[in-house]
Amino acid sequence: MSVSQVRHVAAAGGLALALGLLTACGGSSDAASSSSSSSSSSSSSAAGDSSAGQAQTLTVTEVGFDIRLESSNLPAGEYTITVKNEGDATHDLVVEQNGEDIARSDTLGPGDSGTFTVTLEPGKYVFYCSVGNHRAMGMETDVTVS
Ligand SMILES: [Cu+2]
Repeated sequence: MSVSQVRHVAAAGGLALALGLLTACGGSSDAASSSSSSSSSSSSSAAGDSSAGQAQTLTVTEVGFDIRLESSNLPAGEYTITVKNEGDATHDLVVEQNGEDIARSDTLGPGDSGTFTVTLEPGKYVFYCSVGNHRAMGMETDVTVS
């Protein structure tokens, strides 16, 4: 009980302080953007990893029994990978690092696409399809992250 009261008072004090600062700066139209930017900067300050930044995007297209990437040499970082199945069979996409699956898409029917995220650190990877014997049929491709 008392803890919540203290927090409430502290929050109110902080708000009053923030409002006072905003007022001192002038422009009431700045208030909304100033307060939102200050809250987002405090929440993102925990991200100490300089490579964290924003997720990069990568599109992988599966056609026939091929896996096609824009590039097989990628800079390290967080990726949002979009998989497009433009073939006639069901496929998925698995990201393998050192023999371990670290991320995968949903299973995608013909014409479907799916998105997943993965953090790629420098190293060697294999992107492959885990459906049936597709990998043995050639649905794998080496990816180097540096
Ligand atoms: Cu497949």
